[in-house]
Amino acid sequence: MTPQDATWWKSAVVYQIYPRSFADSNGDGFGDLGGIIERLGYLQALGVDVIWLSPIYPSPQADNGYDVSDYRDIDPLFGTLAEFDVLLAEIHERGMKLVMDLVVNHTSDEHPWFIESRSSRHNPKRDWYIWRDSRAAAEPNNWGSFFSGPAWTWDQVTGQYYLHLFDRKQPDLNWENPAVRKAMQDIMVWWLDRGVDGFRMDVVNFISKARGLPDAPTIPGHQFVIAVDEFVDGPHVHEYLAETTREVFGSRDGQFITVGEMPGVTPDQARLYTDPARGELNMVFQFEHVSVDQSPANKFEYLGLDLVVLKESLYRWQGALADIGWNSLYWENHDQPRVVSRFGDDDPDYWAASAKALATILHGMRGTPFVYQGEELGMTNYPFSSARDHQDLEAVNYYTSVVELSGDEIAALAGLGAMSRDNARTPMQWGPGHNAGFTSGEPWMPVNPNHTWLNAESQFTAPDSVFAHYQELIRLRHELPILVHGDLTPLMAADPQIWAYSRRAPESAILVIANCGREPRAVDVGAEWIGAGLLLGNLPDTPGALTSTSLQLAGWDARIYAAG
Ligand code: ISL
Repeated sequence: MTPQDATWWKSAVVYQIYPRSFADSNGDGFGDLGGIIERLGYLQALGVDVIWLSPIYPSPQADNGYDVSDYRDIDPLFGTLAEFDVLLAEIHERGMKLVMDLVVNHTSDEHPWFIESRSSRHNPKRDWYIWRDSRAAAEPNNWGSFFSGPAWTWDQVTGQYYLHLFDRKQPDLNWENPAVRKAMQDIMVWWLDRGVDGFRMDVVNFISKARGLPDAPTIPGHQFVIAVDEFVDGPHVHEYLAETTREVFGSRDGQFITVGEMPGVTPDQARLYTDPARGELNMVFQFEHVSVDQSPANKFEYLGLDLVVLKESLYRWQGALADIGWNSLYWENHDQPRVVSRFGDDDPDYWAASAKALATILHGMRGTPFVYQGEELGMTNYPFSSARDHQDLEAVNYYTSVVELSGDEIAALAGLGAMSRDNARTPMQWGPGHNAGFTSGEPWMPVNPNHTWLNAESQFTAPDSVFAHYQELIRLRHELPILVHGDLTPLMAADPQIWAYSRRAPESAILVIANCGREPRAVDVGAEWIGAGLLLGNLPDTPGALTSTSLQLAGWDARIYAAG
């Protein structure tokens, strides 16, 4: 492998599929592997290099597959291992790669390991999970679950509590036990032997907890606290990751990609995780920029967007990983609301321009861009109107806890409407017809009513569509090394409406500039850009070259210029 090949993922674009909402081939209302196979031509036309599948392993589906009960098979909901092999072969045949989502921090409580572990205090697998005695007839500490309530559940049979940072059906594994690490590494080797090209590792910076599991600082009015300082980037996490990479990839030739999903990770820590010399991971997903509009204590409390704060956040990460390490770039995934509704403007007059402008800003930066299914069409949040519309256990638990505590259903629904993960999980909008072409049966989640005009069929061949704009951005990334490697310098960073930066390589320079609002704006870009040519714009009739230092930008106008 040449050094160039070893970092192929730096110039790649990844597409995330949430299989249960992507395409249903058998009419049961859930997306499946057959549906993905049928749509590979669409992804190839978009131009992406890598496909990441959210979990498809057997699972009780308490958290839609992030609760795995067998890491070496496919859930019948999605298909079979034989179909998986066909999917993988077809992806490879089309020159793309496949990344598996590996849930390493916890399993399902229905995984045979946990069933053994909970069977007796003396079972050899007891220590594969985190069991503790009660403290003063209550939970062992004050840690809260991400999905409301305590992070501990009492086990009647063996008289101890087990830890679950997420749902009670997602017990945390004990990574301090070398047998657990070996078991996870064996699973990774098994999938690599089958031909997959890498892993996205779920909440992988949570695998090492603070020694002694100490209480988190209390928050007035909260009995349980999301104890981030006690389990984020814990004492042994780097050691465990380096060991895993060594054991799994050490003697293997090929072009792989590893991504660590890391809520709460700091830029300094991310530099360590992604420093090639340390051999841990290729890149991490950080969450700072998708938290700027949420209250730190409650993600469902929407604070509104301050564009300057959002820019500062992404620039901090661009700077921190400029020399050592590597960023991933994303607006959306299956846990986030739709970006055009969140940071853009989903009013029909601005919807397309703002979706393209946000895409331009993100894809112009340094890092590996990720596109979440439907983002390339500008899919919007769902118009939720009642608690019954929500499916996600996080949303349902939150709604129940707010209503129990305060009875304020209206506030609970408003928070869910803006931030619920269900916004990302409504079916992919393939066409204007019945169920948006997602299924011939009854879809597991309601289809957004706007599929009649917002769908892949109408955008696929339309030259000015959101889809076409994503195609162009992906093509530019493949063609212009400066977009991959060039330095990034923020411009007009304090401007509350303009998002602009330059990219520079020794012999070339690029200007990315966007008006993130409805009001037109005149901006002075400086004399050095006179003569720069337009590489991509998002509105009709954008002038082809810069002839003056003053630029007139219409609402949500976004452009990429190349100097010289
Ligand atoms: O959406 C969140 C809860 O408020 C995030 O904190 C999310 O739970 C976090 O990013 C971790 O996400 C990953 O692990 C979870 C799973 O529910 C998510 O779907 C997954 O992306 C537990 O496995």
